[in-house]
Amino acid sequence: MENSNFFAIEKELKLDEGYQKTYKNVDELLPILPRSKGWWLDQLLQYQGFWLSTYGIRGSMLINDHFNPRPTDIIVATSPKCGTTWLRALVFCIINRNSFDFSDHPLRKANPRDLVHFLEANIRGDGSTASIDGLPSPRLLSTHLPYSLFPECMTDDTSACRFVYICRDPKDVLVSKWHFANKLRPKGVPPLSLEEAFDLFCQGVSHYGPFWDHVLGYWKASLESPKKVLCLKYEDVKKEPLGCTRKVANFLGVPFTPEEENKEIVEEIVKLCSFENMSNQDVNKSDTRSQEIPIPNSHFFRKGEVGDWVNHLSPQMSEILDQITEQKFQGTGFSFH
Ligand code: PAP
Repeated sequence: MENSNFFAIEKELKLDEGYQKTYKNVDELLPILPRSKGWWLDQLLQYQGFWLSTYGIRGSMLINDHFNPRPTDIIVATSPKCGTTWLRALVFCIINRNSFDFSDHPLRKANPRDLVHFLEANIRGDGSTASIDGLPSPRLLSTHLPYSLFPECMTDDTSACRFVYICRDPKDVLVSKWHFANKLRPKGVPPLSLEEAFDLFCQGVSHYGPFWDHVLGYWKASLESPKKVLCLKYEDVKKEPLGCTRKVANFLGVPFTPEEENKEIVEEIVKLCSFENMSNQDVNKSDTRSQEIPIPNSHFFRKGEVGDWVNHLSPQMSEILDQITEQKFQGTGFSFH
């Protein structure tokens, strides 16, 4: 994607001295970072233990130097392909449930990417945090950045901004990522084979990877600061969407009232955000692209199932991935089962 200049910053020269300093630091850092093959042409760079695109690194450095968090900020955090679209929609519905009629809801006309700002991509805009600074509270923002790449003013217990995180069985994540990468590879470039994607993923070389370290960062934070970080699993939300939706609302301090329960508002939200409903909205079936990242909305809807890996991965691949997962999560109290 870097090649197609999606993330170019056009106006950075007009930014003040503080920003110029950050950009200078970025420019000095990028050439010396370890590099690896990307999934759709752009290279990935290893930064503070994670494999990121240049815009991810730049985003993290800009957030650390210039972003002013507010106690009311809600950050939807995900490792890519773990349910970003779904969680953005759910949280958007929960916190705005008194503002919209479900029959004429913004999610019927817009992809969640257009309703929830993608933090590190948004900072790209004019190269500053201005577009995010101007948003009214409570701000709902989305990120793929690992927890450890946020500044302390966002992650320490005294800051009140909250993170809602969702993760997913890495076997399904790999399959979803592999399909997505092949949709993004330019014409004329041979497709990424599943074997190659598998090797890269197992080595931790995928956007915002290693996948397991991403999960563990948020999982540990949720244990240490349960009022600050909520960890969900895609599989649990699929199995118990109503319970998980209530859990998110409770965590965010906006529990459903008995009156809302009587009116079946939770059911309405779950229905509106379901894969079946969202993938059938015209805006999500089309080539429509968000301004932030001009990838067609339709690319974010494939099967939306738990366990589709079984149709793609060999028994040996699944065994290796399960072994890595077991080793990585041993003793942490986290598991996908
Ligand atoms: P991103 O992290 O790149 O933004 P993300 O939305 O997490 O993408 O991933 C897309 C996956 O979520 C797809 O999974 P699949 O390839 O296994 O099918 C997509 O189908 C799935 N997805 C999108 N919307 C929903 C939804 N409303 N409910 C459940 N799954 C969904």
